Amino acid sequence: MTTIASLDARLLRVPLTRPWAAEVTSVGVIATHVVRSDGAEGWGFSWTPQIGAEAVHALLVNDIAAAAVRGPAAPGEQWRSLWQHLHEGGGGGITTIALAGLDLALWDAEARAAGTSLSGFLGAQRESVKAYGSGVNLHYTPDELVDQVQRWVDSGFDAVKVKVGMPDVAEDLERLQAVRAVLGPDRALMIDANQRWDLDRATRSLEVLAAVSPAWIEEPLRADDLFGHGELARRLAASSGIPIAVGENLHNVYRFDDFLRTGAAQIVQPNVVRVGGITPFLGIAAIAAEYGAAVHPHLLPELSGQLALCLRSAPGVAEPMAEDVEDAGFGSLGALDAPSPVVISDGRLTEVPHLGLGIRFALSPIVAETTHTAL
Ligand code: SMN
Ligand code: MG
Repeated sequence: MTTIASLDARLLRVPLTRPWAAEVTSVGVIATHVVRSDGAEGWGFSWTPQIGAEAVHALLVNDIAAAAVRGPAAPGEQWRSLWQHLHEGGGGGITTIALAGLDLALWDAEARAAGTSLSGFLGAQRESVKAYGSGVNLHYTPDELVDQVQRWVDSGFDAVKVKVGMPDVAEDLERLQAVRAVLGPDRALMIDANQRWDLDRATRSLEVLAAVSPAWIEEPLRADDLFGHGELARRLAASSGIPIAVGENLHNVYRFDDFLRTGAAQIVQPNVVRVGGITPFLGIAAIAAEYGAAVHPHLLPELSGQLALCLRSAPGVAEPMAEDVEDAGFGSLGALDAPSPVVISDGRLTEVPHLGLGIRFALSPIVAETTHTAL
């Protein structure tokens, strides 16, 4: 049996050229590296913009390394036992974010050892996927927002996502009407409340915002409010018909199953890192397929895009899209040590030839802090 011979992890901070809020000016990356008993190597990463990068690093180099090293290196084989091992630290969140660091490195090693890319290994279903322009822009002035949407239109996107949740919904409506004027009637406009509303406010706000025909409402309520999302979904189905999208703050396969089984969401957006890596991501995609829900992976276009290429199509279900948050990809932030494994051009994402995940982080000059542990 091929085993994991060593695991090491380095903590980096990658500055954001376009801050997501006054206090969010960089994102934490934990770059991981495994060596297998057969000599194959794999590089992965974990990621957390604001909370817990040090904790994720500590879990990887302590608890995960101690439990996983000398165990099987086949991707996914140890995933469930490691999840159970970490469970007293939570069934999702920092624990699954840390697990992704190992899981990604193991998939990278496996695909590299087979001499192919991740999509070559998993089986690409299509040569390109649609990408949508996205912005963390609630703090933008109306002019800044309109300029951003114009940049997306100029670069060929025909679907975009903007934030909502201003104190007064009349202000949201004004901003969205200005955005819609730039987009015209045929480009898709998605809106994202980032959990800012409660059930009544969401209901009232969406009655108003339906005027701009949103393609989905994302995270209208506190992300763990399953009951509230179910009730809102019933209200929306009986009124505007706007579908609910969730997932960037659901941290394991069971939570996705809860939301889909109860009809609390119609579209899911798993973040491959937050759910614990490619292994659980594929499980979530399989569950979504059972329920006929569209999967649009959250952020991380360099990896999410590769996974979107591999998701199976189903009749009547929208094709996966990749999210391109303006100037936030690891490639555009200058964080990678080689060309990005994907390119986004004219509103579509395609791959550049590479081995494995094709994602290795430059350790200079973006390193603010480095720690390194090997077993
Ligand atoms: C988002 C979440 C986290 C970081 C950046 C952007 C946003 C999205 O909610 O959906 O892209
Ligand atoms: Mg979001």
